[in-house]
Amino acid sequence: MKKDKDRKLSKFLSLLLRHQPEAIGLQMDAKGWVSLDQLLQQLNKHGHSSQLEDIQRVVANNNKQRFALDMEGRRIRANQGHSLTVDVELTPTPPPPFLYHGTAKRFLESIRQTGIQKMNRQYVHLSADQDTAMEVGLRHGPPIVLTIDCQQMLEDGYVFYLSENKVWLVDQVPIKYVQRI
Ligand code: HQG
Repeated sequence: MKKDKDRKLSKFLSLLLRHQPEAIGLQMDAKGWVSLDQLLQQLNKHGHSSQLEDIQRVVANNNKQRFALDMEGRRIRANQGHSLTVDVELTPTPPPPFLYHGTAKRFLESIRQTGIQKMNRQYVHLSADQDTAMEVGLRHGPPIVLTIDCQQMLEDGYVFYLSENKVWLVDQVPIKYVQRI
């Protein structure tokens, strides 16, 4: 089924464009872009038969708008979620007073010790609503949603970014900004 195939391609693109372009020999520039020609060539060389329209469909239909094409439609990158150090040209953006971080209950003790850390990614990811945060947390086990006092963080000089696909990003969240933990 096409939907299934698209889901697999989307997952593989996340791996390649956020974490491991070298897995199929892709060259990524400092801003996270990869040439579509090269991507198609290397995908097919490594047994993942894909056409340009498959990629375009996955970019357009992705439920979280994880990927972007450049203006000319010749390059692709992930909007956020990288473990690689890339500059996806995020603009500092003042956050709403509160944002939410979904995590697993089993991480709470460690979060109490060291605050919310970016772990393997470039930023800590925060959600604008609690339902989204709950889904993010569920990926790691029985979830819990933490409320973050962004107004205070902003006053204290923390810089927030809003990615193209509307995920809030910040370098870290010290425990004092987490409510009722
Ligand atoms: C936790 C998905 C122990 C943190 C989602 C999280 C998101 C700590 C996990 C995006 C900790 C890292 C990112 C500490 C943080 N001790 N654990 N001090 N500080 N953690 O996957 O936020 O579908 O790297 O709470 O929707 O879960 O990929 O981050 O549970 O937007 O597009 O360490 O990934 O988007 O896990 O998810 P992750 P995340 P995509």
